[in-house]
Amino acid sequence: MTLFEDLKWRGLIKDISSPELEKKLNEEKLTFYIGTDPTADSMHIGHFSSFLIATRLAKYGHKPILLIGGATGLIGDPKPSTERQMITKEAVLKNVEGLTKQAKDIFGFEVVNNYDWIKEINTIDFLRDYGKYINVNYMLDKDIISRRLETGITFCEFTYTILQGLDFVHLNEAKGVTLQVAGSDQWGNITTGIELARKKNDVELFGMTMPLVLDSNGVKFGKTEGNALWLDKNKTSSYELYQYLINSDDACVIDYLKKLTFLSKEEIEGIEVEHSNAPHLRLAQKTLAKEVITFLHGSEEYEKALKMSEVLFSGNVSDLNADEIELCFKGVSNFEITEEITLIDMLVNNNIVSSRREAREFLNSNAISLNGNVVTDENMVINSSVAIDNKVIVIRRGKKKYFLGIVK
Ligand code: 383
Repeated sequence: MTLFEDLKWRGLIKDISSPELEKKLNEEKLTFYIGTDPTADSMHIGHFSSFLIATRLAKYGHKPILLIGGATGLIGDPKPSTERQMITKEAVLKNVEGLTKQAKDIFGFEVVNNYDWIKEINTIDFLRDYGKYINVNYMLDKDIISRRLETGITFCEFTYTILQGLDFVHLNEAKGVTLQVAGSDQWGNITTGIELARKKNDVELFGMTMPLVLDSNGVKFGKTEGNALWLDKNKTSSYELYQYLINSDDACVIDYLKKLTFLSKEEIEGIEVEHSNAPHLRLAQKTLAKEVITFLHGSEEYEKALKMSEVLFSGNVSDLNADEIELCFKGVSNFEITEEITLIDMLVNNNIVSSRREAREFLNSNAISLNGNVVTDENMVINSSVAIDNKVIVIRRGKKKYFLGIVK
């Protein structure tokens, strides 16, 4: 399969600026770039699904450059709905640092910061060297800008597309970049660069966008209730990522394997057949979690996440240390144990059961376990000696209900 056929098969091509790009990607070695703005100190899984294209093209011999928008982050790429909140210069600087390190660590490619060249351009040169080539009517026609006309858009955000356009021209002049890749929301900004290069330098640049990765409800991949899935493992643990990926819908998981892993067509088709014969084994989801976590955080982190999930499923929590347990049970209701207490009092006082009568019913039917061991004696003394690492007690009621006691 050629690179272009592979990208097509994975569903990674939304728009291309010229049909010639197919031949160029298959036959030439291009230098290309993809950018992100420092709106946070870490990328999230949505960025990851786009930035992976860099590794994909690099595997075929193309040269990636990753751009962090230290300048554009100070302006704000217009969203279709409303004006963005300005981020302070200090925050942008700090975010640039985080993202630069992360981009290098995860992808290992050259990283550039557009602040380095945009800060050198004064207002008069900006208007003469770039503004003069871009017609306002042309800008108003752009999808995102036109969608903002009713609600309003400031001149600050209106200008954004020219800045991204000048980046493309600059990277072409300075580093021989001829292709920009991005998610489909960036089409308008990519074409501004192509237009600028044509008018300013009489050079043809190329653009390619990828569709957004969506789940079966049309929700953006990686959007969980309010929380982004960060690529920084201190913000989103490998275990949390594992939980998200392992719960992927059967209807989308093959699409995710195509878009988020480097498994070949043959491998993915093999998994698809096995998965449809026995979906309950969740082979496709398990493979997805393994590939993504290993790529991002390495195999050790993956093994750890896997172990935590298995333990949680089986209830054998005694295999984990206190740190792993706290990670596993993030979000599970927890309470503090500040003094020695009997088992039945602990269960009742912390609402693990609703009454002493109910506590006895659970205990008599072997439905309460502490750190994976069934307990039946209501007078058992609970103190740090019962706790894992003298710190945490995992209480399981029935099959699925977990509580966490933290010994203080
Ligand atoms: C800035 C200057 C450039 C080239 C690109 C940029 C950033 C771009 C942008 N990108 C998004 C972001 O920063 O806003 N204007 O969050 C996202 N990207 C990638 C991808 C995506 C886009 O970082 O579709 C999702 O991740 O393109 O929304 O010279």
